[in-house]
This record gives sequence, C-alpha cells and structure tokens, in this order.
Amino acid sequence: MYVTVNPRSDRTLNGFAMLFKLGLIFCVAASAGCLQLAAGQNTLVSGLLRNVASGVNTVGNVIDSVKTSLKETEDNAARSLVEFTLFTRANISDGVRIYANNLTSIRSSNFDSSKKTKFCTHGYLCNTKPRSGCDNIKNALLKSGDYNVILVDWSALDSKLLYAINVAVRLPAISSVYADLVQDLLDEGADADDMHLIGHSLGAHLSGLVGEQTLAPHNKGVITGLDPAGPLYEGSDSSHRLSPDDARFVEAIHTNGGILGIVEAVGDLDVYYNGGVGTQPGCPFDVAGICSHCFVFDAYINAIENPNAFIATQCPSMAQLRQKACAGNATTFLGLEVNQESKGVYYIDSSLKADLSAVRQCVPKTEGR
Ligand SMILES: [Ca+2]
Repeated sequence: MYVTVNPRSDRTLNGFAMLFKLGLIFCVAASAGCLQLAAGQNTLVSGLLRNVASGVNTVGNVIDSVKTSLKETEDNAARSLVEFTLFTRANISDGVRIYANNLTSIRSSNFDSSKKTKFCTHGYLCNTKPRSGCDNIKNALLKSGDYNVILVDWSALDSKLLYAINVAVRLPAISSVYADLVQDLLDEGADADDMHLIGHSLGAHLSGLVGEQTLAPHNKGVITGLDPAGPLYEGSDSSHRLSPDDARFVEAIHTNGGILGIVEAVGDLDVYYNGGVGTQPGCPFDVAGICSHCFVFDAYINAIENPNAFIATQCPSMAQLRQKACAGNATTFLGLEVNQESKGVYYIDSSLKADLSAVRQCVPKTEGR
C-alpha cells in the first residue's frame, strides 16, 4: 500500500517552452560537435569519435586513449573551477565557498565535523544553482536534519558540446579535487561513515570515483546515485563508474534506464522506480528522456520529505511486482531511512508521477547564487 504524495506544488513550468529550449541545446551541441569534427580542428575529439565509431565504445578504452596527454591540464582546471559550497541550518540560503587543500576555508566556515555531511553534485548540462535538483535536495535535507550540506558544482568544466569529453577526462580530474576535499574533512575530524555522496547522472559516477578514493579504503560511507548516466557507462568496468565497492553502502535509483540512465544494476541496492526504464508515467513529451531522467530528483526529495511513504520491494521485475508475485519479499523505505542492509534489485510502483516540472531541476534558471 502506498501513500499518495503530491508532487512539489511550487513548480509551475511552461513545459513546452522548456522542452523547446532543451531541444535547441541538444541540437546545437550535436551540430557543433559534427562541425568541429569535419573541420579536423580537434584531434582529440576526432580520435575519441573514431574509437566509438569502430566499436571501441567502453569508457575504459576512451579513458586510456587520452588520459596521459591531458591529465595535468585537466587536473589544474578542476582545481581552479570546481566549486564547493557549504550550507547548514545556520546558512540555508547563503552558501559559503570552501576549498580543497585549504583548511582555513573549512575552519572559518560553519562546517561541524561532529555532524553528518551530505554532498550533492549534478550531471551533464546542469549545475547546482537555486531551484536546481541539488539545490532542492539541499533544502529538503536541511529541513529533515542538522547536516553539513555541500553542493559540488562542476558546470564551469562541463564539456557541453561533447559528453564523451566529460566521461573520458573531466570526471576523473574533478574526482581528484573532490576527493581532496573529502579527505580534508576527514582530517578535520569527520567520520567517514558520516559521509554521504549524492549524485545525479554523470554526478552519480563522479560520486563513485570519489568514494573509491576516500570511502572504500575505510569500507565506510554511503553513495546515492540518482539515475546514474547510461551512455558510455553501460557495460563498462566498475572502476570507471559507480559500483558497490565504492563505499560501505551504494544505492542507485533508476528512472530512465536505457535512454539517459543506466539499466544495469550498479549498487548494493538498485531501485527501479515505476519500472526504472524508458519513460516515467506523467512525462507526456519525454524529449530524449530528460523528463524521466530528471524526475529522479522528485522521487528522492519526496522520499526525504516523507521518510516512510515510499516502499520498494525486492522483486525480479516490475510485472511480477504488479502481479503481486513478490508479496512477502524484503522491502525498504526510499530516502534517508533506506535499509542499508538491502541487497539486490528492488522495484517500486509509486503513486508519485512525473510531470514536466521535473525538467526544470536539470535546467534551472541561471540566476546566480
Ligand atoms: Ca567504482
């Protein structure tokens, strides 16, 4: 039995205008990428796409082909351009920038090492500005509990024209500086088991890379992957993507598997929301899967705000769940009350339906913080 929870009521979106804008972004991105290739101006891009075209399309091969020449440049860019902004109940709206390898910035902030720390980072073409998915998660978290919440914004490094560049070189570089910040917080007395890395889409895999460096060695901490990105990650080696060995407990919530999200299970617990693949109920015009892919923010935020309302059941398929063939199987709440002993594939037939307002969370208005 599921409790009906209304989607967030403050999201009134001109859906058609937003979809048009998104379609334009993707069209421009694709066109620009092709033009760049045709001009032969970028050997790196040409090489990447040749690899993909020849069938060498796993993230591992892409990374190996470029990482040596670009690593130093990418690392330097990441160190100067990734933004970490701390929010607490004392400064819910006015975030304070903190910096990796700069303990003074941490000690002069409201960071409290005795409290749990929750991070949120975004995916491709997104950011953490007000009304973004991560900003909404931050608000829900601080309403729910007294945490340190750190938003990780790498939008200045986002290779907006070529997704593959992000996968191959940007995320590994960003993960290095992100991991340094997590390590700084551990050095300041925080417990690794109090660290919770939340990431959407590419941000889910970024969280995995960070967890591998900082949490996995202690077998502590939690990672929540919100519809982890699928393209170039499906079938790739676990060292390049979110995987169960990246923290003590790794969960993934799938809403758009097979399009923008990954289908395969990548966590200790994988929850397939309303089936988890294709289009979510309520997304009438799901251009490129964006509505369903971004709906996962609503799914997680509603689960944070209603900790006992959303129950997932261990089950082999959505069809079997709906046929009530999995009655009596293990269950777990979604959100912060998730049973961290849960293992395997779970499904939820939720009363929460998507709508076009979900898109806004991936393409927030661009006013600054
Ligand atoms: Ca991994």
